[in-house]
Amino acid sequence: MIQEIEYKKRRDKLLKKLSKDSVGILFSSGHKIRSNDTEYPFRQDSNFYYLSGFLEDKSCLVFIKKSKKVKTILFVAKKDKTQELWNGKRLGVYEAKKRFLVDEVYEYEEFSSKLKEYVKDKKSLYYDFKLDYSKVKVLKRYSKEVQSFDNISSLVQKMRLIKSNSEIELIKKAISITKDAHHKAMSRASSLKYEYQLQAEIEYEFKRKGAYSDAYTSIVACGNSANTLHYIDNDRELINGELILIDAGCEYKYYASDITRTIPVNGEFTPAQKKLYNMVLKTQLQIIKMIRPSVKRSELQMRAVKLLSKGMIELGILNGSLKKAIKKELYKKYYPHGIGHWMGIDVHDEAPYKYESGKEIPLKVGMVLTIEPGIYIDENDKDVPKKYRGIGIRIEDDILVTKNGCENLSKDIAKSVEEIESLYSSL
Ligand SMILES: [Mn+2]
Repeated sequence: MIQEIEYKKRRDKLLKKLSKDSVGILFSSGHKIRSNDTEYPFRQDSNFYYLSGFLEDKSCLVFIKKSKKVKTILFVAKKDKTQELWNGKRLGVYEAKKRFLVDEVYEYEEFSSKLKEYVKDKKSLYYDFKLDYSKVKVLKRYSKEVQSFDNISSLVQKMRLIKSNSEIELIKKAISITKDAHHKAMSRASSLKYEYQLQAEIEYEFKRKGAYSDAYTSIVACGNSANTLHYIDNDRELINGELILIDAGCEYKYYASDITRTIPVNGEFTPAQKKLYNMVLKTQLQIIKMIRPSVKRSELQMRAVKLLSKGMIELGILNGSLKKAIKKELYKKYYPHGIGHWMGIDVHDEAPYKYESGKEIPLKVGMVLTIEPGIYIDENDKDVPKKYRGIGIRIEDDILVTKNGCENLSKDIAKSVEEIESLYSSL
């Protein structure tokens, strides 16, 4: 649970980052059409949510900075009986004034007329550079005297890099639901026929435990399907003797989890699967061990490349020297992606990896990132011993950077061959 005071502190921090004599504007999301007149479930804009915790559309935050004076204004949709009958209750100005620790609250319909007075005598306007063009047009029409335009989102995203204790609690809760879902998958895999049935078990567990949504579309990929990195069809048969790569995580109160486990359909790894799996697992454990403040993500990436390349050579997947495998990027054919990414309100938290100078941002206390090495060998790859073909493996955990190192937030999700196999046999 995040208290109103925490949102206020975030807004105050943002105000400090705005330049002198400026206005910052951040809109809520709108509803998005799925087809004809049906909509996707509403998802608030992540930056707007981070600064307000408010879940309605047709709302907007305005930050004003004039010499040393600052002001925060919230616009909310007006109360409207017909709209509320069809689409649910709106908070309205009166209640919003009571709830939010902002200076002023107005109806959203008044925004354009107020904007004129806000931008008067201001030098810069901050808005979200990904904003719909129709809205940008309105902003610019009223801001003819403004000298510079800046992206408000990149300021907020930078703030989102370091998680507060209450944010970490929500991420932990998301992960604990995801843990139950992955364990459910392990216990059910051998009795189901199709990938989508396993997906249903996982997502049933998310909803059942109070996670409104998944944080991204679940990947349930049996055998060679796992070699399509973003495989989301999930419509193929579960084949006895193959592995299933499950990349699935729920979103809990707007915070993501992102977990991948690779499990055998029938509950037992074959010797070849076990060799590949343990190579990836060993790599993952070693990378996690490296995580501490001031380490750089690129160092983790380089180490992963080295360990995976070495493993591939030992298993006869790559030929030649380690030096050549790395220099010529031969490993990329089997490990084509990054070692991990920021995670938070978004599964791929849109925070920067580099400072404006181009220098890499090192790990700091309170950052959350995923660590997800993998290996993917196409069923038709004649360069690789036959026993390894058609196997895709990824192991992914969510890691919090702490003062003395890190905490693997998803360490309780079965991961070793023994742990996974025993979850099958226990049922
Ligand atoms: Mn991930």
